[in-house]
Formats: sequence, structure tokens, C-alpha cells
Amino acid sequence: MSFPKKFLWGGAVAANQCEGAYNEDGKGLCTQDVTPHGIVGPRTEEPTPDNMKLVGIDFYHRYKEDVKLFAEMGFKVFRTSIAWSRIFPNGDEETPNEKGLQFYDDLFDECHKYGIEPLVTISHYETPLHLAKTYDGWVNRKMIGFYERYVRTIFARYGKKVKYWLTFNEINSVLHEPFLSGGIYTEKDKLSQQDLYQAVHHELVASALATKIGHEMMPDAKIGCMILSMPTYPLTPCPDDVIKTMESVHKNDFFGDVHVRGYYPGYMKRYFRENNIEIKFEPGDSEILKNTVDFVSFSYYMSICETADPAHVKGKGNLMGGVPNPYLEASDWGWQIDPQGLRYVLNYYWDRYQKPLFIVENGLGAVDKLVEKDGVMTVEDDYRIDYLQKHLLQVEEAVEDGVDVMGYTSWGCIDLVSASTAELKKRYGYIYVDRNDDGTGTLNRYKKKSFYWYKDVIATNGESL
Ligand code: BGP
Repeated sequence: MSFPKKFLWGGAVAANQCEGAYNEDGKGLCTQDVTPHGIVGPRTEEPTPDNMKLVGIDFYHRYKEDVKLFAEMGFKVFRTSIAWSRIFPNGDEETPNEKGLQFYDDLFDECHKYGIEPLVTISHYETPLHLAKTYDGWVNRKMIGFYERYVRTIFARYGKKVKYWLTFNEINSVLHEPFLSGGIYTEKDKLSQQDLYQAVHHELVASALATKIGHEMMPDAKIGCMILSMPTYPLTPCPDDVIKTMESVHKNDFFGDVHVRGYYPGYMKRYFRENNIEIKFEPGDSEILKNTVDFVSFSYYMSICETADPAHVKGKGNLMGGVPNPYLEASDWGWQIDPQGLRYVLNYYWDRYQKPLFIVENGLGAVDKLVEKDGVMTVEDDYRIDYLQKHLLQVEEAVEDGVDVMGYTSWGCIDLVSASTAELKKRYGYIYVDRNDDGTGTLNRYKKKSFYWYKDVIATNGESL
């Protein structure tokens, strides 16, 4: 068994979780600047010092050092996002911020210096705050126009430097975290299903429009969607559980289905009918949706179970809950670890879509301890190596099953601020960053044991697994 020859090995981050410099060089405020405690806490009116994302890991100033370390590991690809609020500080102005544009020019140049291909998420859990407050984010159709201006700007600027693009990070997560994912300012519990799904429609149209424009402006580009994948198993073989599982899987498949097939699936139309949701389509929307993606990318951390029995309590999950699986262990944050689920989901998407697949997030969030070994500071993160190895072996199985897998970028290849909890103590990286949740730390970088392990995996194209 082996990985494809041109397999894109690498790592992934998102601007708002690592860059810091939240108010430098003309950047506007974004939704992340007012969520000091991630999705677990309330948002604030202004940025507050307890918000770890304001400094992040200072990637904005230290990216050269970091990209060099990625290159040392042998990365072929580096996934990051562009902070929309660096390019259009308010989101609805006509002229972009040149200093923001320059930063990503420099970052992508730095990647190319080492032969690393950037993989860019256009919108990763970051919306200019002004758009959230003034327009209620994606609930408002005007967002399509603002997003269009933004993508035209970045495609024109980086079209020669960036080949791989993702339109929205975990686009399906807006159903669970409307503010974080969709810049929707209305409180979650006050948001109607009507408005929520109308926002989804606007994002889907915007995503297809970006794909169309991208193909026109950059004929060699590959543009993909990005889905939060969470294989969902029936808790029991009871047909009620099986059907309930199918229905909950449909809620997620809706996003991939529209991106790949180019139209709304029947099961969703039924859901809308039965829940009195009427999606407003403007003339031309159906045509735009036909601009389908080149590949399907997704995050994978865990699987969940579903049951029709309301007596079961939901467990903790990656944004969406789920009934715990009695056969699986969980991480310190309650995310159930299921390497085989990755083979399952790869086969599932391949069977469903017959499009190349890209695993753009996977990894273990854990508490790491910096120790001295042979005079060098490091982290002995065998638990992380174990997690990643087991998952990568399942990727290999899927390749053997005949699935077309383009690449793998593990999440948080360098420690960064967690999206759900906004903590730094939940670490994913191969590189340890000395920064703590009380704001202390030198911000120095240290290679963990997994750094050398991953370097070896890449160098041998997976043979060393
Ligand atoms: C995904 C997000 C990422 C990332 C990851 C890990 O949902 O796309 O931004 O952070 O999950 O989650 P967390 O940071 O909450 O551990």
C-alpha cells in the first residue's frame, strides 16, 4: 500500500487563530476579536485583553520563522486563510487595504521560496464585525456582493501564487454556530430557522459564484468546498435510529450535495416544506449554483452516534454534539477518537461525489508539557503521534479502497488558539509555542517529538507509518 506520488502533505491554520496583530496595518475588527471565550462564552462589545486571538501566536510577525519550520518538515502544502477584515476592514467599502494585501503577498512568496503550495481558505470563521453588526452577516443577501468584491480582489492579486482555494471553512457549521461561522449577529436562540437557512442559501450562492469567478480569472486554479465531516452511526440497529441517523446526515450532506451536484436535493426541499421554511431564490441563483467545485475538502476529528430515543444525552463534539459511541475513547475535550471513521468518511464522500478529496483538518487537541531533553526544550507528544499515525493508516486504507485523496493537512501544525474554547492550552501542533492562557510566555517556538515523526512520514511518502 502506498500514498499517491504527488500526495500533498502539509499542515493547516486559520488567520484568526494564529496571526494576532488584530488592529495592525489597517485591519478592521472581525467577529473573532469580540469572542474572548470562543463559542462557550458571550461576545463583548469591544476587544478585551483576555481574548487570546488578539495576539494569537504572533504569526503576523513571525511567519518567516514558522514557514521555515514547515519547510524543514517537508511540507508540500500549507493551508491558511485570508482575514477578510485585513483586506476590507469594514467589509462593505470599495477600496481594499493595501497593507493587508501586501501581508499575504509576502506570506505566499515565503511559502514558494521553499516550494510550499499555499491552500487558501477565503473565509475561515472570520467576518468583518461591521458586516455582522450592520447587516446581520449572511442573513442579508447583500453579503453575496461584499464577498464577491472580496474574492475578485484576492483572485486578481494572488491568482498567480495560489492554486488551491476553499470558499468557506466548514460551511455546514453555520447551522450550529451562526455567529462564528456566518457572522450572524442575532443571538442563536433568537434566530429563526427561516433566517438561518436563508443565510445558508446566500453562502451557497456566494460559494458557487466564487467558484465561477475563480475559474474565469484563474483557469489553472482548483476550487473546493470545505465541510465539517462527522460520520454519524445509528446508536442501535433499530430502524427508528437508522432513519433518524439518515435524516441528521442529510442535514450535513446538503452542503456537499449542492456544491458537487449544483442543485438543492429533494430531502432538503421536504425539510423546508415540512418546517414552513421558504428559501428566497433570486433569478439566476439556480444557474449560479451549477458552478460546481473541483474537489471536496473536509475536516475530520471524530464520529458520533444518533438515536431516535430522546432519553439519550448529547455529548461534546466539534461544534455539533452527538450521542457518545460506547466503543470509543475520547480526547481530554470529550471528542471521541475514531480513526476508522476517517476511512469510512473518505469512502462515503468518494462513493457519493466521485470528486478528489482533500483532508484539510485532522488532529488531536491536547495539553502539552514542555520538557528539557538532552539540553533541548521539547514536548514528548507520543499521544499525538499515536492519534495521527492511526488516522493516516486509515487514509492509506482508503487509498487502497480506490478513493482519490489529494492530500492531508493536519490541523494546527503549529500551536494556535482553539476555535471552540479560545484557549491556548488545547494544542495541536508539531511546533510548541510558548504562550499561555494568562498571556504569559516568550512566544518562542520549540519542535515537539511529533515534528520529527511527521518529517519522516513526509520524507518517506507515508512508508514510515
Ligand atoms: C474546526 C475549525 C478549526 C479548528 C478545529 C479544531 O472546527 O475549522 O478552526 O480550530 O476545528 O477545533 P478547536 O480549535 O475547537 O479544538
